[in-house]
Amino acid sequence: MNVPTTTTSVRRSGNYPPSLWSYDHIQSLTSKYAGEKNIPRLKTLKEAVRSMIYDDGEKGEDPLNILNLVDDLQRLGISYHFENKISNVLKNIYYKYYNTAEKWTKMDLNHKALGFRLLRQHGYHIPQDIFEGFKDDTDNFKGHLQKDIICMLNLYEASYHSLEDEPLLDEARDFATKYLQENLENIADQHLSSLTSHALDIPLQWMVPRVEAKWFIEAYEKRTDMNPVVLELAKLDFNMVQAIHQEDLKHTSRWWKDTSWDEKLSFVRDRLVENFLWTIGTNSQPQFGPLRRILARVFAMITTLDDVYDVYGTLDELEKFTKAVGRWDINSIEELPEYMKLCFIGFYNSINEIAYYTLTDIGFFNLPYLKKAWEDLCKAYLKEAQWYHNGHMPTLEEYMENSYMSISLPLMLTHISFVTSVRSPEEILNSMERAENIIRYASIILRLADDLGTSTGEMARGDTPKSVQCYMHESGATEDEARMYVKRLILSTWKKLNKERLGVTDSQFLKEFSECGTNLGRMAQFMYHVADGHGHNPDVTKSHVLSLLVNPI
Ligand code: LA6
Ligand code: MN
Ligand code: MN
Ligand code: MN
Ligand code: MN
Repeated sequence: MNVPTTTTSVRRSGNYPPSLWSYDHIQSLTSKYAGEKNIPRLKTLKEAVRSMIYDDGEKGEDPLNILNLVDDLQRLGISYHFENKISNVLKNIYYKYYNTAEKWTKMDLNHKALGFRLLRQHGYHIPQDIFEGFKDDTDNFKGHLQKDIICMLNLYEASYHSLEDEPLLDEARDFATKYLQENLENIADQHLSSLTSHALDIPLQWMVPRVEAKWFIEAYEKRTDMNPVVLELAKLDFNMVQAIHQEDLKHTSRWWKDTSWDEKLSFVRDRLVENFLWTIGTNSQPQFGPLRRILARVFAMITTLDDVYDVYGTLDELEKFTKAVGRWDINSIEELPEYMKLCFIGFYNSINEIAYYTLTDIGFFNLPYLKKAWEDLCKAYLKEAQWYHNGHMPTLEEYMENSYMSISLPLMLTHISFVTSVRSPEEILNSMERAENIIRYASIILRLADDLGTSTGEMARGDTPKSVQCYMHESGATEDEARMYVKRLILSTWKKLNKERLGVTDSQFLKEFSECGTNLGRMAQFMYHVADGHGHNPDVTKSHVLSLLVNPI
């Protein structure tokens, strides 16, 4: 006989504000850049810009100019149009100018710093030693503030490509950061001054590419030496891609409405648009519509299930739900409470549909992989719920071992792996083994950034201790000290991730996969930079949605 539950009164609340974006509002989004009419102009501009990226040797171009152009194209978000061309050009100039220690010694610090960053980004093993004695170079700074700032900006950005055990780059980072902070107020040039505060806010390597593109297009426009053809291409491309994103969002919003979760599960975060923002942060390129449409659903389901485990569910219910996910049997949900039946069936149908997509798309039945990843996630959620209900205080290590799973990035990447541009199941499965460290490090960055942004609210509501609290407890640190410690952990995890990224440039699948994983870490650093941008609907998230998804440039 069922004992009536009296647990309603102990259920917590997330106190999440309602959604800012109604279904009708989302469905009404339109853009004059939708459709085919701008394609001829885009093509013309692409060809014009392509001819600017000439191979060195053909015209004896200064390699520094080539590097600067590549940097601009990347920051403007249009380098994906010229991937092969750029990689050939970099290969050519690498063998001509950058492949021996001796060649590097002849360059000035600015040239070294820019070359180091772009070449490492593209998988070349440039040693930190090229920066040996960099402070002597800075002794020659004699009042050319503009030039010196550009040099220090490049040194600063280069330092974020460091690996572990590269003390010279740590020193360079500290030095450049201090220099930029101290001189920020003296920069007369408006463009350079905003470039500097933008960089100090979030370094380029940590920046979400789509967010950077939007910001940089507007900054580039004001630059005195900007190229109008490059600018026109960047703007047109941004707007056309945004129109594609709007269709992806509308598609996902119809699915979200069909789940009815926004109405029936009133305790969860109704964050379809914010989840979609994470999606375009992960991959914004126009050809990856299916990836975005799947991922947006996955993010919305993660956000929902996370609230079931963290906020609403009782321990007994959560144990049952976790078992039901493991069994993957629609007939075995009788024992779940009504709200969980809704949750389970909506979820079960959506995942089966995603698996069906992969089956029809690449002829591979990936449900066993998806199921396993969701079960692992639910088990990690359950463990945290048990810790909370039992008042357990984990060590930081114990916490991290579980929480890099519970932040759900391994699950997200499982989904992503079947919707990159690589269509061979064998290649996907073989590569996954090589990707283990990338998954782990990107997960840790996402987890730690999330803890910095959400743990204050979580502790106030009642939740398991997060990294900040675990560290405070085991070290006796104050909250401020613990936050500093977590920020240092993020930096050191980035160094490990940088190293892994250097090792995957031989595989198209791993390049795309690791870019998505890295972007998820970047997205967390972005969304939690000034507030809990995911859960609490601050104005800053609203303005990002307007700027990235609603308003063209
Ligand atoms: C953050 O919520 C959240 F929902 C995530 C899972 C972050 C990743 C982003 C997505 C799904 P919360 P917890 C778009 O801070 O409970 O509640 O793991 O996550 O700390
Ligand atoms: Mn709601
Ligand atoms: Mn949560
Ligand atoms: Mn959680
Ligand atoms: Mn959190």
